[in-house]
Amino acid sequence: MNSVVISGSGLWTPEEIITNEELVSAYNAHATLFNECHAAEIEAGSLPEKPPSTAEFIEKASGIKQRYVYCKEGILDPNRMRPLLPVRDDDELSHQAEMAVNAARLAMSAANKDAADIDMVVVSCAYTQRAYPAIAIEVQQALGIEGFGFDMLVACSAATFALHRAHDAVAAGSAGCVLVINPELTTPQINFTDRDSHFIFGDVSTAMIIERADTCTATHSYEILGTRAVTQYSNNIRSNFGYLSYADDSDPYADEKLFHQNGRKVFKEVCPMAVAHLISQVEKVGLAVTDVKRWWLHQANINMNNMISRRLLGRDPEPGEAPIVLDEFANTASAGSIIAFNRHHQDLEPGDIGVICSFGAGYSIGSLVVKKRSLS
Ligand code: CO8
Repeated sequence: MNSVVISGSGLWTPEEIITNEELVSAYNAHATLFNECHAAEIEAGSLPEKPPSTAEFIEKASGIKQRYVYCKEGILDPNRMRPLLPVRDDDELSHQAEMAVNAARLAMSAANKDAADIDMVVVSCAYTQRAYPAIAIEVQQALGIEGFGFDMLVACSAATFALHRAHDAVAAGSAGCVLVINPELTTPQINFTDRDSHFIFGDVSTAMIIERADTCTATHSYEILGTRAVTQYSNNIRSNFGYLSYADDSDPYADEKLFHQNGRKVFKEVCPMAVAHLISQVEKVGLAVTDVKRWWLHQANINMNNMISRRLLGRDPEPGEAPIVLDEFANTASAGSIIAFNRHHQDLEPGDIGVICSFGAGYSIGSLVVKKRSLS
């Protein structure tokens, strides 16, 4: 088996930002319009009134202060409440491929790789904007990469599960250097008219290069010591959007076709699963939790991350031990732990141990234990 390393990461953020205050103001204007428009049904008790949202609740309940968005236009219009994306022709680079290419170039540069060095491309995220041709193959062409590419969908664990596939391919020798990309274009799937979930997500694109240790020339690289994936079926985070709507005559844009969840249940069920997973994964590679210098955890909710860190460590994490990026990025589906890694890895010393871990819809939990290598 080949020794496998992470040799580069890339983080691309959209230019536009929506603050909690802007989001709440648009939601509340929408709720007022809705309540006026449905005053008779609300009065008769056949329709619930839409209650107002507050920026204070959002920050306290989630740790989120703002989110980057790929297209701000339309989201804050109380009569629209969704992005207004321009349609692109089939022969133009698609929106999601553009996001992917932006992050891929940054990861390739960090890893000192050009297109000729890469032989496998995986685009893995919560949604792809179409079924086929794969976004990964479009990205492959845009970057001039030979070999093969495919898309994967594993919701919040899309990034870690794709890194597992990349690791296994390089370890087995079926690929030499893999580009894994997570163009998380979440905003078109958010129900911005739903008070419980309108604040949760943002858009971003992340990428990583995985290659054999003996080809790595990067300044900062990490040997992958172990990978582990766990899934357990749950309806508590769900989107029913899909191609069957055309055949079953259901409304393709109904609330249940968009992201929805039972947040409280997710919180209660996923935290213990993630803690048990992390402890057993670290032990499986012959280490203890106390050997881990940095935890790059999934970023869904700050209270969740704090609880997981405390249960793992038996104390509050030291500053920088389990970095949080939620305040700036919100929940970016599978990209959260990769953003945390991207922002907070260069200060580690050779030999330091870190863990990348995702947890979310499915349920799905994926992790990688990595060790910083000496400078090449
Ligand atoms: N403003 C003001 N008040 C509010 C608001 C709001 N916006 N929303 C709710 N409230 C009120 C409620 O009505 C309730 O009031 P009361 O106590 O009077 O009934 C009170 O605040 C508390 O409500 P909740 O119990 O719902 O609030 P929580 O403290 O549980 O916080 C959270 C809600 C933040 C959603 C929290 O439960 C949470 O984060 N849970 C974890 C969920 C999680 O991690 N989910 C993962 C989802 S991401 C994922 O898996 C990827 C999916 C694929 C990507 C999708 C891309 C679109």
